[in-house]
Amino acid sequence: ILFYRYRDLAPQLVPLDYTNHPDVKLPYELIGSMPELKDNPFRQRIAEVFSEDGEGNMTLDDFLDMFSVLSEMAPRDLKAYYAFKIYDFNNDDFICKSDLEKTLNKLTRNELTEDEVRMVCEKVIDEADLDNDGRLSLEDFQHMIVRAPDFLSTFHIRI
Ligand SMILES: [Ca+2]
Ligand SMILES: [Ca+2]
Repeated sequence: ILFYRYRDLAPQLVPLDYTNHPDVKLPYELIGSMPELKDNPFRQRIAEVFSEDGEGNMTLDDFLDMFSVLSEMAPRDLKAYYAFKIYDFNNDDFICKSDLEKTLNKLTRNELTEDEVRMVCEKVIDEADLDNDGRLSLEDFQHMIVRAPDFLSTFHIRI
């Protein structure tokens, strides 16, 4: 069924007999404008993280992976793992202060002032940074979302 969602985005690009054309990719412009994603402030990061090329252009496999993680049925740990990657804007496997600031700005759709963002950021890192290195590892992050499940709220979509 998801195959048809994928194909419907660009019937001219995706042949019905997909198995013989596994290299077909849909460009990010199409993925990011899907109804499931178009209002999500993280849509570009989501597409980047799930695409094999890292630029948001998706094969059918990438697309299926994305939907299975974003689905409401996905286990929380799996979602947390991908949420961490999505929030790690510079891909260095840690959420540092500037990653977290970007994340908060997007989560709150820029409704906080710079000072407020900075304060929340400091508080989050203060509380979640278990090994006191000033940034959040995946492990720190997993502890954090137990207390702050809002950090996963933008990663549920209905299929
Ligand atoms: Ca980072
Ligand atoms: Ca840490």
